[in-house]
Amino acid sequence: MAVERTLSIIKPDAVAKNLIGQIYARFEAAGLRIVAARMLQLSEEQAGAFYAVHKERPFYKDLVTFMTSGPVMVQVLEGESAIQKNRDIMGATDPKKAAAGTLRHDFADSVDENAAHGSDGPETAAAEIEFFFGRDGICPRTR
Ligand code: DAT
Ligand code: MG
Repeated sequence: MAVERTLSIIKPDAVAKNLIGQIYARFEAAGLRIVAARMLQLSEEQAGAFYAVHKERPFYKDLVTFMTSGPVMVQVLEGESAIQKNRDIMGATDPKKAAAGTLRHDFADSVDENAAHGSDGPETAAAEIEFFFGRDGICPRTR
């Protein structure tokens, strides 16, 4: 077990449903600390670049349209096994397949609008954190 950092995004559907606080409460209850946070309206260029790995997928265009449909809340979560822990909190990509008690089961209606993003491994976590917060946009929690 190691302390990790991961990138989390509360997507436009969940921001619109006013769920930021409820989602933050789940991160905190799981022992994850928020060490950076920012609300922003993604441009098409930003959303396209963030999801560039999915460029050839049939849902790419709709994904970019959705991710730019309203503000997102972006945060860096830190804690023991933060990457997997956040994925567990989110649940399966398709809310219909997500377990009860996960964000996507409880708060999302479809795979197209599935409430949250979480990095899927150490390399993507590092790259995604840098994408939004640069190299020194993190506030270490030393207390
Ligand atoms: P995850 O967000 O669980 O890491 P992913 O990286 O495979 O899933 O896909 C990124 C996002 O793209 C996902 O959160 C929603 C969208 N997406 C994935 N598969 C899809 C599909 N079959 N139809 C529509 N949107 C999809
Ligand atoms: Mg993914």
